[in-house]
Amino acid sequence: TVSPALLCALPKAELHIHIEGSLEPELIFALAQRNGVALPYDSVEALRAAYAFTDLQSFLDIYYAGASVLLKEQDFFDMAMAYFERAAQDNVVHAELFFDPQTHTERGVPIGVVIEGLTRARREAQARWGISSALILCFLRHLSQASAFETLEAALPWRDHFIGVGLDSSELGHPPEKFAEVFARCRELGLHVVAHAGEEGPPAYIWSALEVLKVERIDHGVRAIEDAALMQRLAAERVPLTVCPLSNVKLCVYPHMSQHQLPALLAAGLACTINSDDPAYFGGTMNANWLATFEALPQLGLAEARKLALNSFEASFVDEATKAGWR
Ligand code: ES4
Ligand code: ZN
Repeated sequence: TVSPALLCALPKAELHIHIEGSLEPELIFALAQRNGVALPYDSVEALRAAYAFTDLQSFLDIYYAGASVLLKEQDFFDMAMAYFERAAQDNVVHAELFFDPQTHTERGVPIGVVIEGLTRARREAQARWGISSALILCFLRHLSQASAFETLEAALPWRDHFIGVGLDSSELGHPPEKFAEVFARCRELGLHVVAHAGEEGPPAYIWSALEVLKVERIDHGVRAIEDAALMQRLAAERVPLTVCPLSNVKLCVYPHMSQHQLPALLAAGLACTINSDDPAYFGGTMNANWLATFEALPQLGLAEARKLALNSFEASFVDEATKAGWR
């Protein structure tokens, strides 16, 4: 086993964090009060008590309700600064943040308010804690491809503020190929492309994320373990998997952390990384994920810890010169 202190001290990159999922109940209540938004919960405790999820959808319903308090540029700034402060404590030196513009534009919040608040926090975090970061715009897959195209158009005035696009929200029934054309357009624009696949969805969704969307990383991807040919492809091409162990347990992908397939995925040569997904909802930050994973899975030792940290830098979208500096 590896000492908790060593795991915490390792420099790491976080590649799968939904910034709206970093919103802690205390901040939800503070922003609700500041903005005069009514919440269907009486207290921080009552809200936290609702965080008992049975699957992805049961989580998403509460996650979108929590995001309803975000209205002003300052709200997005405050949310992201709270994340960066915790990330710095966890020795996260680089973070690629997902954000969900449609969650906000559907409530009348202009996309520029979202992007500018997050961007100001990125700059401040770089100055205050030396954390480098980037934004990845996610399309909500339960909405239409037309809505994704509208979102892309609305975001293009801020094209230089984000490095890529992703695909999140309800996976089952919304396969990657639903977004074939908008992802093709994003690739033409020179954006990086990633997608959630194989969290709750079958290995076929990982295949279509690769073959139709031509993604550079798979978010989650843990159900690849069910398909030997897919495992070979992912290993041969070193397609990174951004694995989120506490998320998988909280959303009942596995009954217990000791059943998590991360050791098998790593042993098969896949470029896995550890990430927090939605730290405010799933029981912890980046280091909480590292600690819970290594505690429950004694197959993971020092070699795996080093590999996971190295993978996080190699799988990031920073330029080669920056990567060389990290090595
Ligand atoms: C998400 Cl865990 C997860 N899966 C899919 N979409 C998401 N959005 C925020 N967290
Ligand atoms: Zn996610």
